[in-house]
Amino acid sequence: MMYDKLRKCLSSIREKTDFKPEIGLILGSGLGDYADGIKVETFVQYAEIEGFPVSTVKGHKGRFVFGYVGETPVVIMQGRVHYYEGYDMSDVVLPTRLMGMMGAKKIILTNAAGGINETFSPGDFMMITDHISTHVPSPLIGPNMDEIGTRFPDMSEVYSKKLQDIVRKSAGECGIDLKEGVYIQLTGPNYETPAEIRMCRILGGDAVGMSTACEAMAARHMGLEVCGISCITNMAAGVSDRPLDHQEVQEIADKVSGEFKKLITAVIEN
Ligand code: 6GU
Repeated sequence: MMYDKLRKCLSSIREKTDFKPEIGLILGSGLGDYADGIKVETFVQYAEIEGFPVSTVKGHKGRFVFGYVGETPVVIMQGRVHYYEGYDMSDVVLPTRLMGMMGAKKIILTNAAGGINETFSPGDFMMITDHISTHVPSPLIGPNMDEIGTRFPDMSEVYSKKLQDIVRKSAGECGIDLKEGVYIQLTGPNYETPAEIRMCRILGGDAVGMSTACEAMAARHMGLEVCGISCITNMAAGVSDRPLDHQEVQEIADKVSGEFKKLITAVIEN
């Protein structure tokens, strides 16, 4: 049963550290460096946690970093797991739930995403105001864990309006021209066809990616406040006529990592 698995993973972590984070942060593709710049207290490798899904993607490290941003205790996931790796959705969101069980009340989700909205450019940051996750299975499918949340959770404000105000204010302080929009999660691992991207646009998507919405739902299910920020690393298929490759995603993420660091730090401190 999933709740037992979560309890086991939690005890596995608790054997190594009793650190109590206030905020959880998941770092997206190419954005993992952020964790190296904080006041680190300790690391726990995913591989050391019994039953924990370990990621296989290059450029994704696999560990929890515990430490402080200013005075705020945070737990950072340096590398996440994705549905396209073959895990059940309930395993994909296990780390998110664990961060909640460690004590985090708020969670900041970040990702590298493709731009659908033509007013976006590679290197932009998009604050996620809402998401579309109807093309991937809900992470809440299966027996409900009544210990952590209700069977039919409300999703009318997945991305906290209060946290959105904080992200806008923080971007302003950093001199960042923050974009806003709807994130659509697809399974990957392939990028989309131009026709699929036109579909996403008709559905109301501004950016497309392979993560985040599922984690946001799992976090809301357990009552966490959620905040999401996409780094637009490239325009999606057909929006630009360039073919897409993961290398390019990494390169743009690297290029904006300074701005990203400033923004995330400001968000946490605010
Ligand atoms: Cl264009 N699509 C998806 N699904 N994920 C991405 C992306 C595109 N660009 C970065 N991540």
